[in-house]
Amino acid sequence: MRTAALAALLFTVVASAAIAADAPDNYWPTDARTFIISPHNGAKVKSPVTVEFGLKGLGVAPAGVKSPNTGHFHLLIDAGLPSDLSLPLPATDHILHFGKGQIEATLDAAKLPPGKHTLQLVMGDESHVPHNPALVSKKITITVE
Ligand SMILES: [Cu+2]
Repeated sequence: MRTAALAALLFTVVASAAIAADAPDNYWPTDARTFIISPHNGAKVKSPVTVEFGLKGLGVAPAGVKSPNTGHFHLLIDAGLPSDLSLPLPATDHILHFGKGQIEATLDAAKLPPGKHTLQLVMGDESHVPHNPALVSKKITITVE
């Protein structure tokens, strides 16, 4: 009986944690938008490629700086969004952080080799958390010649 009660309690705690991770937290202003200014979708470009980041309805602040209605850019290269948006984005070859508040990036052939690639911006808070729903740009496809 006691075990059953404990199991039920544990189940409730686990279930609430799962709900909390999935529930939208509406962190970003509803009118905020991010977009890739250049290159444009379908562009054929030469290496190195400069990607310009666009943002409306939100400010840019470096990582570690907590300030309302700000975030910093992340660039997903040939990658989708992580499944748990309540966790900080990892830093990988496919998820680049611009934690100094940069608003563009120049990517050499090591980061963007010749071929087709997808690019997408994702905003993160001061701790690199995208939040749910994430503030993302349209995903574009470019070809590096
Ligand atoms: Cu970050």
